[in-house]
Amino acid sequence: MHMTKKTVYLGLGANLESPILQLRAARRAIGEIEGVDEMAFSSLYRSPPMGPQNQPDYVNAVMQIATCLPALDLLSTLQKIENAQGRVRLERWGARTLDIDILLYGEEDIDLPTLTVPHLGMTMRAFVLYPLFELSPELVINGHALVDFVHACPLNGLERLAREF
Ligand code: ROI
Repeated sequence: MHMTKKTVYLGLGANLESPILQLRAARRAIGEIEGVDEMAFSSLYRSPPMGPQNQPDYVNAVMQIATCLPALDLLSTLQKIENAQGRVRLERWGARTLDIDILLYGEEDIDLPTLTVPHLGMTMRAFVLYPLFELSPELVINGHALVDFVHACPLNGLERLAREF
């Protein structure tokens, strides 16, 4: 039986309603998607908000999965998980209980109205680059080594949380 699985990296972020619990619940829900297997989950990282400052700090992490789902099917399933965890879209770049972004989908470049992969902006965001580097330091993104993006990106207040979180 033909069975190709892609290695996919997801960026998770939360800054409302117990962000650490939100990320834990998201990890469980993603692992339970039919056709998705968890491969790795990064440490949790705390960071000040990028964008509007009148919102709480974020907790971020990166999850590596293997999946046979097409990218848009995966996206819609992830959006259901965001919604199930109380995501309400009020303002652009506003606070949220849970955000799940498809960062990388195998080696593919995707340029659709609803999905751009590699995720736009990921190469300049410490809260994406550092947890991603923790999982897969050898990655290449848009033809450049991940390690070079990491070295070029200031921490901007990012802190890795202790393991007991
Ligand atoms: N800021 C941080 N630190 N972490 C995020 O995940 C995050 N997500 C966002 C905006 C509002 C842009 N800022 C963020 O969507």
